[in-house]
Amino acid sequence: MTTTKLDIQAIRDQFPILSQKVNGYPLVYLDNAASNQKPKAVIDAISNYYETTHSNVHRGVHYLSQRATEAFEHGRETMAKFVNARHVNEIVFTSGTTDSINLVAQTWARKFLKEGDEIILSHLEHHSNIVPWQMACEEKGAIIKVIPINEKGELDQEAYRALLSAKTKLVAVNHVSNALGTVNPIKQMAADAHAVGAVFLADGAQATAHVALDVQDLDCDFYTISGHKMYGPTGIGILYGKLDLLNAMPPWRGGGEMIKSVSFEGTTYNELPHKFEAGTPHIEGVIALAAAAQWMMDLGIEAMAAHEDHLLHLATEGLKTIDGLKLIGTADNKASVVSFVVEGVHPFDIGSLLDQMGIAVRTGHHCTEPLMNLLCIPGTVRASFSVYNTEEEVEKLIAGVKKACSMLL
Ligand code: C6P
Repeated sequence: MTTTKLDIQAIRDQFPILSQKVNGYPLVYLDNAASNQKPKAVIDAISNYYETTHSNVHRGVHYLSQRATEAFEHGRETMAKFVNARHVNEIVFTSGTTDSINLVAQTWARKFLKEGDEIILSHLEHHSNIVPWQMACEEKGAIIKVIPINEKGELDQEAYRALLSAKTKLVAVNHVSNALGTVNPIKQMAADAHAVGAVFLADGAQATAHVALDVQDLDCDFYTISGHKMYGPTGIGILYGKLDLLNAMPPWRGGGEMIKSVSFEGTTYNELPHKFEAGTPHIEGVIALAAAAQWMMDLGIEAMAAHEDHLLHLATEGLKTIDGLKLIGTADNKASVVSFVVEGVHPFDIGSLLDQMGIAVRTGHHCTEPLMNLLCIPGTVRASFSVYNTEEEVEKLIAGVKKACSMLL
């Protein structure tokens, strides 16, 4: 497939934050997996909303309330298009991936999980896709099984299929690993889960900025997204869920918006998706998230991914030449992330020295302690790329790591 080549400088120009200096050096922002930066289109969507449209939604008969409601619900339609949902009501707004997974754990799992049932997770999971399931399993007496990984950091598919059984009620794995960058074959994994009657949840936090999504093709039952990792604001994200599942789930948080009628004798609940959206929502968050999704669709997600893959390849090849450096995660199919350790040096020290050179990376366990323990390392240095990063920035990263190592060793 041929993809359009992007004008990266023209894209960078849309990100005001990138033009600053840090510690006397031009900022090289390579912490995109933690949160990426926001284009003018997203920043403007927020200020424009407050300058022209703000009011509460789904409540007022007056002009501004109706306008805010229209913009808010248009945001839902844009997100439905972004993930290719079958129905707009399959998009539930949450505060992000953590909140989305907790929603499923506190509603679906609480209703459907029984003692002795099994949930399958993987060794690549972020704490957000472990702890909510541990809490649900503790309450219900259910059991967690863990898919192992191979030496490249790929999920062992044979071991996964061996774990699946009639006892499996849910499989929850990430689409892209935040610590290693592994892209997991979730379409096949969802089909395998469905073959034993289990529900499949994909944690899409890291995938959304790098992979064109089609939840119908992937046939996921649930898919979770964090807005701030896809050029949108913090505090907003989505839970995609198939209509029949969402309909069967009880509400979670109670309050305004999620009800049809309230009396002290009893309350009836609203229809989807409002049933899961108690209280005044993050209105400008939704509008700006939709602006981010539209911005990505206009650029072309395949073209963005092609540029990031090129940078990932350059970074991988360059870092490999450094003495004592070991790449952590060498999956055949990777996105955006290069993680590494250097023998005899703590990742934190490399990160601190890179920061002094204006280069932002993340160091530590990346909220994947079980994975780090399995690999017997305290953490890694992680550089992660977005569409606005350049070849020159990759060269600065490689030179910066070389310099840090020469200072520390
Ligand atoms: N990972 C990172 O630096 P929230 O915080 O809810 O937006 O996303 C949580 C989350 C869930 N799953 C995966 C795969 C993730 O990568 C993250 C967030 C960030 O890797 C912050 S720890």
